[in-house]
Amino acid sequence: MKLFFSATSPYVRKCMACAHELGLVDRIQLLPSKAHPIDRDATIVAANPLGKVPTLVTDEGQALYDSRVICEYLDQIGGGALFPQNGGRWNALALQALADGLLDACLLARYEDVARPEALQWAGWRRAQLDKVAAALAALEAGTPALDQTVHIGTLATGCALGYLDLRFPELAWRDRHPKIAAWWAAFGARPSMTAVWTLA
Ligand SMILES: N[C@@H](CCC(=O)N[C@@H](CS)C(=O)NCC(=O)O)C(=O)O
Repeated sequence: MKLFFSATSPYVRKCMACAHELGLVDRIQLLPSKAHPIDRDATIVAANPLGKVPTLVTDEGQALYDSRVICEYLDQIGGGALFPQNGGRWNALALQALADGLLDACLLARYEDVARPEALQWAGWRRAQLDKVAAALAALEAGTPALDQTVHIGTLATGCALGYLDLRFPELAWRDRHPKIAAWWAAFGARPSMTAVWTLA
């Protein structure tokens, strides 16, 4: 399999964390890419019209995106249980949706800063996206959806989202107002799939 890769993309990280938990990392060849919402990377677009990472090309040559589809595919070929079928399924999927939504808001705020020309930037847009981040963190702190140490797509996605906050939004100091999530992450974040760093060969 081949994965269009970016070392800082939290969605790529989610896929690699799943691959790590499933013992599939060695089967994935990482491809260099430069995903950007304006300067679209033609090499990714050739496989995925949206031009985004992660994009996975299977051994059969099928392009899969987005991260949710890729993670479910990896879980299936790895014979895993990262997408619970019975108890806990909807909590796990809701957690993934919340974590991904938090990340979507982060990316929209960040693109406003780094992709939009300065004269066109809108502080209200950035503020509204960071409001979503704050609301998502408040929901996690309140336990809706529930966060525990079970390894599934929801907890892995949440870990990747918190890692991205530390990487790109350290000024939010999210731990200060969210002691329960901070305690959860102190334990869950020590998993090898969460600490691993992937780079291009
Ligand atoms: N919903 C997608 C989001 C992927 C995404 O937005 N990736 C960013 C990089 S972190 C990207 O490729 N941006 C380029 C663009 O927006 O065109 C997923 O879960 O894979």
